[in-house]
Amino acid sequence: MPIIDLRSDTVTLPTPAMREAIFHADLGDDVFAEDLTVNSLEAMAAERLGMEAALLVVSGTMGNITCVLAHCARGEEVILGDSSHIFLNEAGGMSALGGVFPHTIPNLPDGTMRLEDIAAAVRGENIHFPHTRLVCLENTHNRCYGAALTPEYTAAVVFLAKKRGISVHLDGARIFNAAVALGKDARELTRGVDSVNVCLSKGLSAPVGSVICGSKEFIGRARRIRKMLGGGMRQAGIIAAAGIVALENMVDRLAEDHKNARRLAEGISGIPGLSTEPDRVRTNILYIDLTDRRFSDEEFMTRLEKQGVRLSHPGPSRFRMLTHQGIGVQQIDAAIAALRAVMQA
Ligand code: TLP
Repeated sequence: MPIIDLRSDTVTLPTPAMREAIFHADLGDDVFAEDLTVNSLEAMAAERLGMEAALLVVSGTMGNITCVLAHCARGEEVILGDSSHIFLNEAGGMSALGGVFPHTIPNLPDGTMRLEDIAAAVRGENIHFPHTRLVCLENTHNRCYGAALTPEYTAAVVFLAKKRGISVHLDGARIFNAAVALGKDARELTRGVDSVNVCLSKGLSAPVGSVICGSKEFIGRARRIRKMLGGGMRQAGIIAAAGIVALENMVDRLAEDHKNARRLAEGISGIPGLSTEPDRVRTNILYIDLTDRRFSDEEFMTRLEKQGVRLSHPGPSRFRMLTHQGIGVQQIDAAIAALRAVMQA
């Protein structure tokens, strides 16, 4: 029985169309900007995100750190959510690599930060303070049940930031999940931001890669930083070819993942000893809490694995599941049955 792998949408494998596109890709040396497939992907990504220019990077983490370093000098400060991926899950890169100072404020359950909190976090001119340079948003918000930030919220943050002379970076690793869930064009979700990072290798199922987008001038600076980080790739059209298929063919189907995540959460909510919040599930991410303390977290995961289901473990008694291309209704129902079997043991 194949494992039902709900740990992440990063486990998705390239589709047959992607493998075919990789095989036939036109290649060149991308450090000389001579890889036609990379150039096409970057042009397509910029257009789909409503930005002037784009740059292919190895990963979402590299996309975010490249953008932060392109916005901020050493000793400058970034305002970001205390549950954001950049703060929690990117190995402290902004401080380690850029000497950039993170200033966290609370994320609300819907993935937003209060506008008052952002405004209060922006420093005034005073020799004791770092200069605030950037505010980071995340859409969808991984830790907040995959919540989608609305265009109105993003516009309000952009307005505030512009007024205070700071830039906005959007970690849009799953921006297309947000666009599909809200029934909006992705351009409405990026309007006004100075940079965005979009992952091709999550729900969109490409094997590798993210694109960052911004103004031509910003992407010029980002290109140099990517080189400095060791991310100047050569025949990167091998990667970009799959990315083009991801943007062309894999966006609309995300609606299916969202429906499946909801079905999974609803099924789990009827299982004693587990708790989840189906009403919060709007995209492809859900969390469950193990409320029955008969098993340790590790034992729960081991028992579930024996039933053929894998999930991730972001914190004590808390588990995360993501739906994706490899998971259909049949796998959802089998996962619910497996969880029920474990809890009834
Ligand atoms: N997230 C991964 C893990 O690191 C948690 C996952 O399985 O969800 N921004 C957001 C919002 C992300 O969720 C991720 C990956 C990234 C950035 C980083 O992307 P990669 O893994 O390509 O460096």
